Amino acid sequence: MKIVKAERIACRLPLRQPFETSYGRLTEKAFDLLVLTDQDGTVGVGELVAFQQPDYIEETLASAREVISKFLFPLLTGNIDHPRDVWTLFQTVQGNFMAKSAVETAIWDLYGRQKHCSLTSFYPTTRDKLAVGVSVGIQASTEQLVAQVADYVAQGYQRVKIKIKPGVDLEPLTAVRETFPELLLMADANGAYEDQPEKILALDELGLAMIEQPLKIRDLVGHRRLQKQLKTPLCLDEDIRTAEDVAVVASLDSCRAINLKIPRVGGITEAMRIVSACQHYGLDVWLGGMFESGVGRALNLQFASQASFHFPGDLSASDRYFYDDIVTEPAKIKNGCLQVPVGVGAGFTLDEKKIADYCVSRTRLLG
Ligand code: OSB
Ligand code: MG
Repeated sequence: MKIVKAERIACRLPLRQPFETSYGRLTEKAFDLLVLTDQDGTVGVGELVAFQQPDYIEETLASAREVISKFLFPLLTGNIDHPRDVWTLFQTVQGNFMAKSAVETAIWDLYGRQKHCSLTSFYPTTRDKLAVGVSVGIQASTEQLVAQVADYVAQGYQRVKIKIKPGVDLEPLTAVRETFPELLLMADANGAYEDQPEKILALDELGLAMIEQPLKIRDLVGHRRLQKQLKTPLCLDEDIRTAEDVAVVASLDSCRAINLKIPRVGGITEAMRIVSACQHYGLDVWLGGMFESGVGRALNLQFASQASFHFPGDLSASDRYFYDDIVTEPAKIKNGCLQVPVGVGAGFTLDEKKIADYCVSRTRLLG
């Protein structure tokens, strides 16, 4: 295939509720759809999920846009035989994983559509529906948190992740644990405990499935030290960008699990390398999320349908995040599961009317 046309559609979806983490508060999801067209008119779409602030990781929506148009598109001028070649083409651009992922996943989607097959046919897939979890932001009170968790449990979510920060940790988690003694429960600190790791040790008796990224990015030795003192497995999120990072954290014993997000690692090809590395080193791997729209969610559901993902991911129904979505069939929860989309490519169909409703701007980048 040869990419002859590219358009960026900037969108905004309002959130049902603000999402508060240890580092900030998200009130709406701004994202871009990258629409690529090849010489035969086949279209592939990728989602650029970077946030507007560089607070989760260093990339932003603005920095990623710049990298895509200035540095990634110029590398796509030739013929592309297979989407896995994009990973090689992009090797001269360091980092900027979300920018790379938006382009790479669009090319995978285009390739699947051109071949009239689902991207699941490229994975050793075994499942058509997935048990899913939900990530719950920091709430105004413990009572509100317990009520929120109860609501999600009633909807069928099979695993609950609670965002924590110093001072909002042991008490709310204990209340949730006492109300739901059997719930598959975990906590995510987004790096907030660098100066007080002892507060993480206090969570070790709650029967948590894991504790995600307690210490700041790059403190792999600190995570190793903490993991040695805990029986609860640690999970790394922000720290993992490549399969080589998996080799490092496994060799150091900094964690027992990886939260894998396709955009955080530069796309599907690197995500597959990471799954293999986790298997090789005996680390659990599960699929995380970035408050994706229906486009990124369909891609995530297909990827997580692989047998290696047994732990329910941060893959929630569209209505957990948004009032509305930009695809014709937004993901819905049924019996605690989401259906893996079966359509060609990444399995979604854009809803042009909804896109017109939520689009902020359209920019021709190529052709
Ligand atoms: O740390 O996993 C995280 C959302 C935004 C940024 C970072 C994280 C999250 C989540 C929710 O925890 C993921 C989701 O449900 O899409
Ligand atoms: Mg996380």
